[in-house]
Amino acid sequence: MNQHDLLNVRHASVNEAKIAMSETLEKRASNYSLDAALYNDPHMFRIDMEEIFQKEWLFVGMSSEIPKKGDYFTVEIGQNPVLILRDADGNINAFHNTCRHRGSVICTQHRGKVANLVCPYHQWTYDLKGNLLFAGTEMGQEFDTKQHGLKAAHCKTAGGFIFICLAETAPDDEFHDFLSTLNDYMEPYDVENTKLAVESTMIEKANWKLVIENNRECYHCAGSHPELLNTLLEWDDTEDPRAPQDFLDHYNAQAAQWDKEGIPHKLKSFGAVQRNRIVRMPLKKGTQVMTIDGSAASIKTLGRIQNRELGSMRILHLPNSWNHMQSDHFVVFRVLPVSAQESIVTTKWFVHKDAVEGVDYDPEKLRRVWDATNEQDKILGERNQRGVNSIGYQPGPYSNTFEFGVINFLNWYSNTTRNNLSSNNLSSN
Ligand code: 3BY
Ligand code: FES
Ligand code: FE
Repeated sequence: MNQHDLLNVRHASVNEAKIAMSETLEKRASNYSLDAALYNDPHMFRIDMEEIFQKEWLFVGMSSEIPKKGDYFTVEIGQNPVLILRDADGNINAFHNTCRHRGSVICTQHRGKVANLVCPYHQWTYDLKGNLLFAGTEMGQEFDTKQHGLKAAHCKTAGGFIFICLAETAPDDEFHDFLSTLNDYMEPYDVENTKLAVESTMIEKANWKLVIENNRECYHCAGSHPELLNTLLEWDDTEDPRAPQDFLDHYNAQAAQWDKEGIPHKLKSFGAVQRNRIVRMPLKKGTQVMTIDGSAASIKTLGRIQNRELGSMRILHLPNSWNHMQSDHFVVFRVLPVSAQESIVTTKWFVHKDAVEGVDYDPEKLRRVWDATNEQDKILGERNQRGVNSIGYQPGPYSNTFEFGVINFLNWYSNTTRNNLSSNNLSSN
């Protein structure tokens, strides 16, 4: 078998896997968990990477992580190392972190600051806009630096949130409406004047969809999250049919105050199945933020916020992020798939940029509730994965009242994957 035949065999099997994926998604019952292969099979995982993570908008981080020119952080989208970098004009751009010489990764650190980007292999040097400045003297007369700039990825920032898209053409649909609402809803927080206070990285031995599914419901909260439930109300939003009258009274009282202060709170959702949603929800009566006892986490409130009882503004971005924006800090969550049964969950806590560690805030107090909750969720996700891998696993029914968020997520996943696959011109023969 020559090289060409080998490639054809590979393409044939990828094509078969794509057809199998399409058919499985087409015949699935939308209120049931997925077939095991979609949670554990490496071929299916590869399709998730190609059709979702390499084509859709992804949350990567916050603009205040890279406040000055030359500040950068790196992320890995599957096998794609990406660099997020602030240029001299203050703009944030994303580049494939792979050198145009022979492909070496350029920035090897998780975050840092550079004047120019110098590849560690043969020292090709790029400016902060990705233009190749020098390639040494050995590339010959004909060599054109202009043809060898870094490859850009799509990058958009709104309300301090940075999103990237690795597709050649980024999907537009309702994403721009979401960004403009995100900008409005984040205005009180003045993200540019916040700073990263604490960061945690967790490797969870579970498929990325199990991680997101777990986050999209609070059916498991009473059994698993005592720390979180000191402050979190389990209702998903103010229109949640389960919400009792005393919750609605509490919400209405807080919302009246938020309206006076010009603090956005009404539920906004985008896309047919809530691919993005933003809603401010009150926390339990008498609590301010998600700390163990509900008391303040930082002496300095964020932005123009004065009212400490702002509840938590929850921001969802499928496929990979959920967030809790509160009065004196906010917490952002990012999920990145590693392999079929492994994901990285990164959590970051932000406070006012002038808040002094140990004086205005105690990082241990700040992080404790979500550290505990993340650890509990990791255990739940890993157990879920192990059970799904069993020959005894069979897709099971979601509760319409407690797990509609999971149903929405899988509808989004299924619709998006099928649409993206159908644009690949698959054929069964
Ligand atoms: O992200 C949240 O607020 C919670 C944590 C557990 C379930 N989820 C809705
Ligand atoms: Fe980057 Fe050679 S691979 S300079
Ligand atoms: Fe949980």
